[in-house]
Amino acid sequence: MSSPTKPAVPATSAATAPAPPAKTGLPAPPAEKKIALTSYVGFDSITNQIEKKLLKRGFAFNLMVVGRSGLGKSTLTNTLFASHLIDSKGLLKTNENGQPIQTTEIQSISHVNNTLCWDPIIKHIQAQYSLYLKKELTPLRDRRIPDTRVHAVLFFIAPTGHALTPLDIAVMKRISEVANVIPVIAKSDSLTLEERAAFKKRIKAEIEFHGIRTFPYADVFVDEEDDGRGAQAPLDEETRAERQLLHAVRECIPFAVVGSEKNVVVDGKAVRGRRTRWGVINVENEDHCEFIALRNFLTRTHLQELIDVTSMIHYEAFRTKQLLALKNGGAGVV
Ligand SMILES: Nc1nc2c(ncn2[C@@H]2O[C@H](COP(=O)(O)OP(=O)(O)OP(=O)(O)O)[C@@H](O)[C@H]2O)c(=O)[nH]1
Ligand SMILES: [Mg+2]
Repeated sequence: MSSPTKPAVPATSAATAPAPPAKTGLPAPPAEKKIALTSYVGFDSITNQIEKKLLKRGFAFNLMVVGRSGLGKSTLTNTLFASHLIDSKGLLKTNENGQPIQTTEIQSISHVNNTLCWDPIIKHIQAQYSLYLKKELTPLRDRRIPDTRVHAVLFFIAPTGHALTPLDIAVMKRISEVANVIPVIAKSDSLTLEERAAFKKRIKAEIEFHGIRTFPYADVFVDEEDDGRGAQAPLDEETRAERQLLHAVRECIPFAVVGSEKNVVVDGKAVRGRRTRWGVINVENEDHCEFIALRNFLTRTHLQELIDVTSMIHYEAFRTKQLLALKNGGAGVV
């Protein structure tokens, strides 16, 4: 890769402080309490009935990991699903409930220094949309179309402590136009707590400055907020909790993660960790890294939303484009 140059980021774009409350004339809402990422309102909070139905029917969740070689993609995927991927190339696995989980790994931006290095990634994502669309358009289509669409892309950022590279920015931007991108700081055990906080702040500012849309999207509540007269409708308990969770997650992104495929014994208990000469990094300890926050986010709080957003936004955009092209006599479904 070319040596990274630091993109200019204006000091103001680093501001992550919450905006002052709008003057609406309505009584001030109760102060927002801090919400931990370990609490959740997403997939787990939908009614038992829907949950049971979903679990009975099964669902596909496809995760793609992208990043330079050696950043710990295979290790983290294996830590997340407590499994081992064959040859780092992906394997159809089932989770503890017997639901299929597919992980796809494409090592296409390793050692690449050209402007189209994200091409294989975009092509893979679009090929899955195309496959789904073709099945959908079949006259005698299956009642349940196998879903190979990529629901989340974990983008691995090297723990340099400096800034995103121009390649990171370009790749994230392109992928975020077709799928849900979630940036993570890889191998975050190599950063001190201060370095980690400063690096996160810098990455957040750069993401904002370059207009990269990372998941979860900040504007999901915009339509609901306005009652047409510019006033804000009072929020119900559930919406308030969802909003607090969204805020907590967006604060945490990019998740600073550590992966390990090995168990180490801490206080007589076997945990996923990395033993070093000066001690043990417990991957599942929230004081050591944000692996647990990422796992909760992916598999509990935002699982359903990742699937829905892929289907309703990214796939829908692809579908519309393809069908319009078909209607206008273009190449159609590719
Ligand atoms: N310090 C540290 N090392 C890690 C971490 N995760 C993985 N490693 C180590 O980094 C090396 C590379 O990890 P991999 O998971 O193979 O990296 P990869 O991104 O899959 O690499 P490619 O498949 O070549 O693209 C291994 O020796 C891992 O043990 C981490 O969080 N911290
Ligand atoms: Mg690998």
